[in-house]
Amino acid sequence: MSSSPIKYELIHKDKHSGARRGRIHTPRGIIETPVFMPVGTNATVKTLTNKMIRELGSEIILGNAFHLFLRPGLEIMKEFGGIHNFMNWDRPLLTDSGGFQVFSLKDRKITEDGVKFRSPLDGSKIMMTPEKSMEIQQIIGSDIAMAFDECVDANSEYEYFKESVERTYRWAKRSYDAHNKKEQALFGIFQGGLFDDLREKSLEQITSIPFDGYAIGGLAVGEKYQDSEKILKKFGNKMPENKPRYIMGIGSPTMMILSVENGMDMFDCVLPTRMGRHGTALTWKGKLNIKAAKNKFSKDPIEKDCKCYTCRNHTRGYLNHLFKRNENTGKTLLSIHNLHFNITFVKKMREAIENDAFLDFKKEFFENSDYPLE
Ligand code: PRF
Ligand code: ZN
Repeated sequence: MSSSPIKYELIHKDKHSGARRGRIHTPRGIIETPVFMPVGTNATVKTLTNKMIRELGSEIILGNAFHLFLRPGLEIMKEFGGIHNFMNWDRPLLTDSGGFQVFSLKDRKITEDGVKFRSPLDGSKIMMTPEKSMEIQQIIGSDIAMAFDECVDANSEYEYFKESVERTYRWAKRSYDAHNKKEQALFGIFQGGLFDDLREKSLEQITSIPFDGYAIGGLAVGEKYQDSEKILKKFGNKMPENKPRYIMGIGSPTMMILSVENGMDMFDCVLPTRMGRHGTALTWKGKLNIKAAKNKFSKDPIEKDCKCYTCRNHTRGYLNHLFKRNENTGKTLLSIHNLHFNITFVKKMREAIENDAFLDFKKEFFENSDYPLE
């Protein structure tokens, strides 16, 4: 057994729900969990500087092996000695394996070996395999790498999901065998769509490999809230208790609550930053469209008690103007507010768990806001 570069410390389990409060120790710092990870696909959290991200209190950000492999490419990653040096980020960073990004391409072919696709840059043929994904993530030098998996199109038939779960298991073993960077943690991903028996099988297969943490893949891909709820309720707390649990690609308030209630520790999503760039602010009451005419003359901040830089310094009226003029500063300011919202949201969940009051937090949140179940 190789020793893990990270360690999960379970601090407290909520007495009335499946929520848990923990801490991930990594060589680049401690991550308090549950944690929200901002997405920095191209070695930047869009429109923000590292100083802003640090001041928001982010303990870990996410990058994408697939995008960084295409651009700037491995030569440049090698030349700079990895992504931390390249972007001057000294805290933990997790990379996704490409197991999601390549599958969203139109022109791709899945074989036992991996996924063949055409480069979106020059049309040349590229083969992504578990071994290649590990090589890329090791050169990027992320603190946590992800196994190469297949995130199946939600509309596929049972038979396809069944085949795919087996392939994802073989790819997980190949990922594990190809990975040899001791200072980088590696997480496995289980799949199985909305099928209980396949989820059960996949969880058993993936957790039979001694990864440093485990993730639920294949959720939040367009299914109904009630369907993801069923899977999370059934399998969230069946994931190993002594390692971090990560649900990939979620970050709406509703989904963060559902995930944490069922034992998840980590999640990532473009939602706060993408919404911010498009003029939607997340508030404790619900979503707010800053471009709406009613904000034009408003001297209020986005949210009265918000402690973020944007709310301490700027009015809705000013932000409305920036968005009307399509000024980049507006996108930065709303991204700051929305990330502050998500980071404060998980902080409040952590406090609630420590007080065995997670369900009270949930109740209060839904009583005071109008977020849909999505
Ligand atoms: N697999 C990987 N990355 C992902 C997903 C997945 O299933 C998802 C699904 N929500 C988001 N990101 N590797
Ligand atoms: Zn704010």
